Amino acid sequence: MSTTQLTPVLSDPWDAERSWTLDTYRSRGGYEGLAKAFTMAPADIVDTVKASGLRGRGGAGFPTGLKWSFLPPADGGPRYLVVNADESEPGACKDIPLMMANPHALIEGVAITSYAIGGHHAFIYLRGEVVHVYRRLLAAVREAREAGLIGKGLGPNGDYDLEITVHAGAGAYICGEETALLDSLEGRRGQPRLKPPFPAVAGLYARPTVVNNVESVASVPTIIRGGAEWFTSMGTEKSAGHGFFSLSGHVTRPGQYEAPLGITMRELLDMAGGVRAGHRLKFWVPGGSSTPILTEEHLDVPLDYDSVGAAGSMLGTRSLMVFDETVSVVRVVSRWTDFYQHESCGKCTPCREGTYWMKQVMHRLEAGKGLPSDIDLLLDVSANIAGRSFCALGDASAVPIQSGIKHFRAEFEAGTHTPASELFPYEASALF
Ligand code: L3W
Ligand code: SF4
Repeated sequence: MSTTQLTPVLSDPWDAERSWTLDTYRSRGGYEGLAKAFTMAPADIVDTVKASGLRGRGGAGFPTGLKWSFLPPADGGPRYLVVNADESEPGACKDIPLMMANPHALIEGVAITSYAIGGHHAFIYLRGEVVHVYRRLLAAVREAREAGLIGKGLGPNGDYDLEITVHAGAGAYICGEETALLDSLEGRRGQPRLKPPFPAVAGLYARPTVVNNVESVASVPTIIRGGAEWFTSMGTEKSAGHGFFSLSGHVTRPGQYEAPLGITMRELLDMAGGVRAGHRLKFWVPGGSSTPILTEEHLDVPLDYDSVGAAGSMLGTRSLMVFDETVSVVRVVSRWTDFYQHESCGKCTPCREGTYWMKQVMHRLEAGKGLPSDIDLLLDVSANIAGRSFCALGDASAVPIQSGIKHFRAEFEAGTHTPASELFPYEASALF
């Protein structure tokens, strides 16, 4: 595969001088999508995005146009677009570079999406630690406002108003869950809400709300400009278009590779110069720590939603983390388990308690002090979290353990050599 099979769309201006400015963005066709959208009926914009087959780029892959069409008919009250820019998943690193290098693609997408759904106030919810991104977005919103691209008196009849608020969270992973995000935006502690009702029906301030990922919204302008057929000419039948594939870990050239969905890991690795010199691939994940581990035998699986699912994993956020033979699977799974335990919001018992106990067991396995029964214990605890938790964070916490044991059971067993008598040297009767 040659690099000509990359599809720089969102990354097109990244190497340009001051790529983040309005002038650069406009010199490459920026805001032409918005101008075209203003010549269309809002319902036609929704239909175009539906026809494009764009699926949510935040991990779940829900069809974007379909989500927009779930909003109830206008009732004269407010409705909102909220952009989920709370990128925090271990391995996920696409939205932050996108917003740094090309913030106007997101702002143009926000304007088109808001117009399509009849919203007049949009929010970009950003994770709190990335102050540099916050500043860049504020500057870009100001630039767009001064250029008359957002603000008052927009649209075909000059009667469309749009405000954009950039909001920085406080660094909790759970606030990337869409309903916890809404709670946080409303000023409360971010904890997931019961669904249904979905945000489309009762979201921000209990009003109809579309919550979309940064990359999803930023993909809208070129779909409007180029048309649904242009977008479906890339990717696969059920996973249309292009997307970022973020390669990190033991690759020669880690980074963002924008390519059609359906590309394989082998092709991406070729582009990235392969696994670092002198080493070989041991395992990888397709979409960050929440997606099951894959191995060398999966290198030719097309990276689309269905194929990755059929291979036993999830496409997720296309955050491809690569690990070579020097890495201990137990160590990696243990670190990820620490992360989920730390970020568990505590609302529901399986996740709050289960992640705590999985962490304890992983730590003793990592130290080579596990009990022979620990692997069964981990499988039991994780099975009682997955599918029994209130939100996807709990389900995700079970994934590294279950898939790690599935592919590398022997490494987990190697941490269980301690006889029980060494861990518990007292006879129970001696304690009383
Ligand atoms: C209206 C219905 N709306 C579904 C909407 C729903 C949401 C979207 C997808 O998790 C995944 C998770 C992580 N009427 C609807 C409806 N919707 N039915 O569709 O919903 P859902 O519940 O399938 O997914 P989710 O809760 O959005 C996201 C995976 O992504 N992931 C995590 C990524 C982490 C980040 C980050 O760092 N911030 O993105 C990675 O793969 O495991 O499965 O909007 O309202 N009938
Ligand atoms: Fe909170 Fe975890 Fe329950 Fe989600 S699964 S609501 S993060 S305790």
